[in-house]
Amino acid sequence: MSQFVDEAQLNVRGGDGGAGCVAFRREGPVAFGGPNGGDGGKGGDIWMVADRNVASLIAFRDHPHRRAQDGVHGKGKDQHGRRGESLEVAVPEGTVAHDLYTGELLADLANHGDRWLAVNGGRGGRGNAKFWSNKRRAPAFAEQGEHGEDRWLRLELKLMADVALVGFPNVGKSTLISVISAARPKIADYPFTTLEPNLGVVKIDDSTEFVVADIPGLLEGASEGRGLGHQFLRHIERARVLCVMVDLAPVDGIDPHEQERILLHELGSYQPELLERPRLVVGTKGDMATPEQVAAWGGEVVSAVTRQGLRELVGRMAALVHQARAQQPYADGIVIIRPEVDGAMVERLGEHEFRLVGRQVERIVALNDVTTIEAMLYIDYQMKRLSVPKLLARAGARDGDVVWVASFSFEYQSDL
Ligand SMILES: Nc1nc2c(ncn2[C@@H]2O[C@H](COP(=O)(O)OP(=O)(O)OP(=O)(O)O)[C@@H](O)[C@H]2O)c(=O)[nH]1
Ligand SMILES: [Mg+2]
Repeated sequence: MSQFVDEAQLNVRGGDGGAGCVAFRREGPVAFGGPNGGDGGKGGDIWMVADRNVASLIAFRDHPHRRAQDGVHGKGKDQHGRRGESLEVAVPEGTVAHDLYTGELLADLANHGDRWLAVNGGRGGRGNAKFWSNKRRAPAFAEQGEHGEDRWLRLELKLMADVALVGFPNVGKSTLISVISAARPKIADYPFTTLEPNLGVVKIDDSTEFVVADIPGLLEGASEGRGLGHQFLRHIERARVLCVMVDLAPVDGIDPHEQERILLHELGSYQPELLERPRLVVGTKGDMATPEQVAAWGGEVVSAVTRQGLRELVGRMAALVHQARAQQPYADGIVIIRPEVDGAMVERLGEHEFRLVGRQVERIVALNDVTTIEAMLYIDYQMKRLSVPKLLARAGARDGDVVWVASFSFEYQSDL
């Protein structure tokens, strides 16, 4: 059974847009006909897609960068550049994506086929043909392509199991999964043998199977992070049914009822909702327990060694899973709208320094060539359309102050 990598970092970058072209028609004696520079193609997007055939995030550990194709530059004779191809990145069902830096939840790809647009490719620049007007008959500029969006994600895989085995270290969770499924996790006579969850499929007949997760052992204090408790508890969140396992003959002598009480307390402190999950409780190592210990326990008893009680246990698991599936066939999926500042917003950086933020203003400078006068005038015109001069004046900008937009800076002039 492979190990489950359940966290990875991924850098996704959309393709850059192709640049628009500056070109003019040449027809026989006409040296300068009208402008005919084509537009650049849009850069490819990157989508993340939940795929049930992908089992782990391990691929991202070795190769944490994904890039979509760039758009092609426009050419003369009104030839537009081709779009960059979009990229689909397959991730396991149950993958959750966060922004690596802000921690913001971006997408929850719970079920096969769920899709999320992780980054946009850059827009293609418009060719000079698009800037023709009655007043501007020979535009000698075109737009640059916009850079593709670039971001770092933290991916987290919450295992989707039907039944999670929950118990102290060494109670026999791995042993149980090894006898009821084909999973072959490491088993040993010491605590914390299991450090990564193992999944196993329990097959009852052709129409009934369910997935059991062998989770690393929990300790008292797990909900406060003790013994890697948070990491381990996270795996339990998505299980439909909990199977609480207590050792009937524990070496450290913690009474099985006390084990149950501590485990439920940790689950509830981590997430109260976990206590409402359907659950069963079972005593383990029945073959080792004395008749007095079994009697004092008074509940279900199994032994992985003699196979006592296993058939009944699996039957009860199946019944609870069946009910739980009927009530909630799929986990809630997907949803994500990223907040964006429309238009422009002014931030004050210092006494004489301001920054303009917002997708639209940033786009204006990203797309245009800021080195030619003509293009600068065009940028200026678009800034006015977004009421940028008014916003700056209101924010207290004075002539000569520095205004930043993305990585470009301008001097503020009130008469513009
Ligand atoms: N006699 C007996 N021993 C068992 C039984 N189940 C497990 N054991 C033994 O108990 C020890 C711990 O078993 P594991 O299955 O590794 O326990 P675990 O709960 O997965 O432990 P961690 O991974 O450390 O949390 C091993 O030595 C097993 O052989 C059982 O039913 N009877
Ligand atoms: Mg184990």
